[in-house]
Amino acid sequence: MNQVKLYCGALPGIPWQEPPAASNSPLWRCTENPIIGRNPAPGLARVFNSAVAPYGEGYIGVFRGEQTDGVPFIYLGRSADGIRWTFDGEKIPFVNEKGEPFLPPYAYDPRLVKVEDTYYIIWCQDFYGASIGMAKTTDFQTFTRLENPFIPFNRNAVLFPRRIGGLYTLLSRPSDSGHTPFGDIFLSQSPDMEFWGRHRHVMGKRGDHWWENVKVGGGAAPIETSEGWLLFYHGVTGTCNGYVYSIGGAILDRDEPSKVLYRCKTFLLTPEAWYEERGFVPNVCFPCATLQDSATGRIALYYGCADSYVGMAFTTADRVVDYIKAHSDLSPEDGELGVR
Ligand code: BMA
Repeated sequence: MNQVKLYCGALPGIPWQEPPAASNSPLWRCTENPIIGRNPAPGLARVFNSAVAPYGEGYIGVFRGEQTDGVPFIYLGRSADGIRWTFDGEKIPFVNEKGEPFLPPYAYDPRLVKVEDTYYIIWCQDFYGASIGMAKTTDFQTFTRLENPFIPFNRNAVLFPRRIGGLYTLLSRPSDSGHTPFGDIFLSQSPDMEFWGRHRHVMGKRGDHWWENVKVGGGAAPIETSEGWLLFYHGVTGTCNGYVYSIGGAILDRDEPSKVLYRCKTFLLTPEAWYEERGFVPNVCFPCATLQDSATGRIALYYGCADSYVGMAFTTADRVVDYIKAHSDLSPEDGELGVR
């Protein structure tokens, strides 16, 4: 009997593997990792940091494809089982509201979130500096760009899967250009996906949590549970040999999600497997999406590995929420509404 209720639909075909025997870890890796290897489609050297959603009889996804000229863009992928993916050969053909082609010069780290009847794709792109790009689709045929929500510099925008208090709600990480050496997660709200305000601080890097003492950023779209919004995010530390990206977990208040209720003082997953430790950028686990099944509490997490591969990890709502609560360590700032 599941203790923690998931407020989402049932997904009986969710990709799933039981935890290895005698494992107490809050997340366990898919034995088929990396589920997407190098050169997965013509013209694409690497696919990573990508997001998926149930669609039709199977799954659809938006994938960061590093083209063979080194420039990232977003490609559509399809899968019957959520593990084996095929990719459209062409970039997603974003258009403006008049239906004219409107492609950004580059696009990376896409998220895919369904709110009501519309799927929103949110990514990082150039807007006179790194910022957030957005588009919507209802049929995965026409992808209409929306106004960029924020001025530069900003990354890691993650939309909540429903309005909160009647408002669309988005997490993001304001920053500077390049591989930012700082950054906290903020929340913004909008009545219409165009005008954004009511900005709140959610959570920052933690000097006393060494694995996330450089910066943090939203990962997968928050999952609504009876304990609050379950957020998988990335936390970064610095070493003499570069950054290390781990996966962290927090639970946000359901009605006031800028208030953190629980924050895990340990990472949930950190680079240990060869495909996480070795690649274009070593030591990166970068979560971007989950699938979940309300009937069983199962959660499948998709994460980018070493800027080179896509991996999956599994958990259940009970197991990961228990783990986060048991290891929670909130700073006074974490629990604040985030207004000054
Ligand atoms: C971040 C982003 C991610 C990337 C990570 C590690 O700044 O660019 O796309 O996975 O760095 O290189």
